[in-house]
Amino acid sequence: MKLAIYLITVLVLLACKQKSSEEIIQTKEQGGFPFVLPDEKPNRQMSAAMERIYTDYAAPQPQNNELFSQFKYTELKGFDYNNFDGTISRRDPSKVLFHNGKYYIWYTYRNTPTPPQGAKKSNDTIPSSDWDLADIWYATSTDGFNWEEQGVAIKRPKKPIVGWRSVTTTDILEWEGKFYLYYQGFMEASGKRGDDCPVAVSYADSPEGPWTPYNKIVIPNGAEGEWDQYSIHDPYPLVHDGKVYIYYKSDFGERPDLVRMQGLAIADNPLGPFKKHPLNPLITSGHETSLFPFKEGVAALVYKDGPEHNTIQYAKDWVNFEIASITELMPYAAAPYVPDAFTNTTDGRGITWGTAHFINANSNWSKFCSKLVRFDCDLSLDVHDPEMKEHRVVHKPDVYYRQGLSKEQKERIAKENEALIGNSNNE
Ligand code: AAL
Repeated sequence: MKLAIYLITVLVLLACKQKSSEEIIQTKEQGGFPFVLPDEKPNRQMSAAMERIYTDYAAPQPQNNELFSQFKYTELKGFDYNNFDGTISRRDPSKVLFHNGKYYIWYTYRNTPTPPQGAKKSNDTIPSSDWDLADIWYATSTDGFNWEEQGVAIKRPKKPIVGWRSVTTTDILEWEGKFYLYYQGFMEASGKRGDDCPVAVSYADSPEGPWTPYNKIVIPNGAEGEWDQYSIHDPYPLVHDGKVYIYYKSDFGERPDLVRMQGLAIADNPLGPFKKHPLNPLITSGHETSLFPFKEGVAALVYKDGPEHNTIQYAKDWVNFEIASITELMPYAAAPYVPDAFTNTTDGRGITWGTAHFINANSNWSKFCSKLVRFDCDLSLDVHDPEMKEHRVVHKPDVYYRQGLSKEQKERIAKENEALIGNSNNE
């Protein structure tokens, strides 16, 4: 019996061995890979990497991949930052809404006597963070470059209503002719325990308000022990399948290695109830949420944080995201102009521009503030801009030198060097 088993094992191994040498003969017979890269997957044995460019991406080369783009940036006109002394900050803009010939954006607006001082030093007038003691303001434009600030849209409510400490990181939804602004509603200074808050909403008949606060939490924190138990951030509404789909981010895990991932909550109407998707989290990387309908699915800009940062991802079913391309210099807190965000489309056309923010806009941590910026790209089925499909950005040397070694790193390297030199002298 033992002999029989042994013989069968040998035969199987040989067969396997046999197969790979056949494979090798077959591979040899198929000749070298062609000089001109086929657009379609060639019928030949290929390495894992070659298989991937034909199976994972919309095209084997970035320039032909509709979900690949570079990003270009333009300073916005129309906003004053008090010489960037840290007392005025604008950040976390909403998607751009086009209405009656004008573009609208809403954003976190902080105007405080001092720059952020951290949770310990914060009080009723001193902010803990760049988005503490904030209201939501809005601005309009007719070209997307020159903006006119219109003032407050949503003011912090009275304590203890959700958002009394700060209302931030808002995004817009248009539904059945009415408008809804979802936002983070802080009920303590950010940083006390963490960046903890649920999501609240206000509604209006016009993008210019007046906005009526719902004064209830619409996307609650998760249950104790769950990934989103403390923070529901960056609510990002889209309309799909006749429902309101809100993608959101949460910070979880222990400092200093906070994990950021994104999930989904769905409702039949804007005021809820919202049901969180059982497969949450859906995106393992990125920071602020940024998505747009694309063909029958939804695409996501996944920039900093996590194993799949600097990728553009796609979910045909709006739930299961795959990497569609890898890119660089992605916009922080990208808030695109998505013409079909609320049209319940099954043929999303993609995006070409939006606004975003630069944090620490004056590169001075003690005068921390953020500013809004415009980004342009070509992630559209209706635009073909070869300049946006360049494979790489050629940065000037100073961009790299500004990513210089820290004092601690220089000391480590010096020690290693001394040790190396020391050892070679002793040999
Ligand atoms: C942003 C967003 C949320 C966080 C904070 C302000 O990047 O993720 O809004 O709470 O940072």
